[in-house]
Amino acid sequence: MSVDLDARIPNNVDLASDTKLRRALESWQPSFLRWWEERGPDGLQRDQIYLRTAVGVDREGWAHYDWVRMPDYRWGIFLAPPEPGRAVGFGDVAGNPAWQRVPGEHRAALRRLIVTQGDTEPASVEQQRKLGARAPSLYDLRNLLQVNVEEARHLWAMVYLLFSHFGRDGREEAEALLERESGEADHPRILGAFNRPIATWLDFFCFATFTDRDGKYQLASLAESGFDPLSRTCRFMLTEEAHHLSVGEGGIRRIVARTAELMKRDPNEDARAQGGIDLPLLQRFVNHWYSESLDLFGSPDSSNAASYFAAGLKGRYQESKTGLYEDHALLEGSWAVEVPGAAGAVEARAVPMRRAINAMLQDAYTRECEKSLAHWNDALARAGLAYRLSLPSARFNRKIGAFAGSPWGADGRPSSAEAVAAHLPGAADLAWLEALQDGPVLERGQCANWIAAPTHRINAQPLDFEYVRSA
Ligand code: BYC
Repeated sequence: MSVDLDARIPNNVDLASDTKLRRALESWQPSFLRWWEERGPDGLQRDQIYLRTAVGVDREGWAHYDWVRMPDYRWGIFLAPPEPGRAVGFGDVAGNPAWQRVPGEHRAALRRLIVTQGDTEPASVEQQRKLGARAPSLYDLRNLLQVNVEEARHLWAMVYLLFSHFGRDGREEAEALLERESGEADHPRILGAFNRPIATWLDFFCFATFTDRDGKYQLASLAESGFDPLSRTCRFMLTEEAHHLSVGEGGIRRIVARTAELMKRDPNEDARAQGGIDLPLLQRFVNHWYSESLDLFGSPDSSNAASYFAAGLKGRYQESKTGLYEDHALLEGSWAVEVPGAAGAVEARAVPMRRAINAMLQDAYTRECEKSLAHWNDALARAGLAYRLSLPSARFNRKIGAFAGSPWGADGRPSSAEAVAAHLPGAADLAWLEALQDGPVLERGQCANWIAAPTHRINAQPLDFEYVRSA
């Protein structure tokens, strides 16, 4: 697994000896760079950013720090090391050797999974493109841009698979990944959440907490794939994804901490009166991004998911972890999935296990989201405040699955469209928040009034470090 860092496209997949593939990727590179300049972080392309670049896949190699102009960032192709003798771990062909090439009968399904995954990566960069102009600190600005360059590297990861295993179709798909655009009416991104605006830093931190966490779970289930190059690619991507989650969860934790401080300072516990973000507003953003992110799991009863599992293409979360699951065939038994019953009731439907893979993944995801909420609520409890943040019901505001198409409240009861809207950020919320987050804070060590100072250091640098050097 030698790493070639001097190549035009840094890689550990021996591009040097595959001239056809290398040339194909090099011919896509200018389109990628054009896309990055046009739809990547706005107004920051000339600045020097203190970024981490992956230069290898071992413990040290993935975290090399330096100041970089973003268009010069070394986007590379890195796969986790192969596991000798790896076998397909689940489904109808469990125990067979993992595939190094795409099996003909699974070509369409794999292409679709890889394209769907690939499409989310540039989408998120597009969604976050304007946030730099509202950054609450240099530290946060640098974290945003780190997330952005890594999402773009994840695009490279999927494009590598398309070029190396899907021939001409793959090349066309790679072009299309740069043509679709988040929120565009005529050629939107594939999945719903990736077409929603990320206009404020509350959107960003909630997106990084809830939507990136869907990314973690989807990547983890693709890391189980019997198609070995996909598995190895996703395993390395997961190391970067963990950082994105900590940016999101840590961002909200700092907002909660600052809000608590401002509430205690105000005679009416009014955070807004003190220039802070009130907790009910934060709760509406949690409701929005959590429910949008649940839709990314697909329907809890899904024949697509059953086929992917049967074929050994997409497994459960940590399917291969020793001792976690006994049954990797899932031909027997059922999983209880909620569906709307008569007169506003909710019923449990027994769904055959393979068809319930999305539901299982979503349940595991929700348990992890609850831990984030618990951390934030701990901060409120420590401050002696009574308010608590919570996840809305999984029935709330759904556009995918059994509860889509009729209004269900955040409390999980039948509701009205107006009541659902009242639990989501509205136009007035957005206008108010945009005014609060008007303009970046770019002085070293300074932070906007609505968020507490960071507590975690980046590469052991002091908090007043020059994370961004303006051109
Ligand atoms: N929006 O059987 P169903 C990340 C479609 S995030 C629009 O219910 P299935 C990241 C579906 O395509 C992770 N359409 O679901 C995070 C299907 O269409 P057809 C991204 C949707 O197929 C932050 C129909 O509805 N990775 O990495 O089992 C920043 C019925 O589908 C949606 C992946 O998603 C939706 N939300 O599961 C950056 C992994 N949901 O067949 C990055 C790859 C469903 O009727 N994707 N549909 O034409 C998949 O595994 C699956 O495609 C899904 C859907 C889990 C998304």
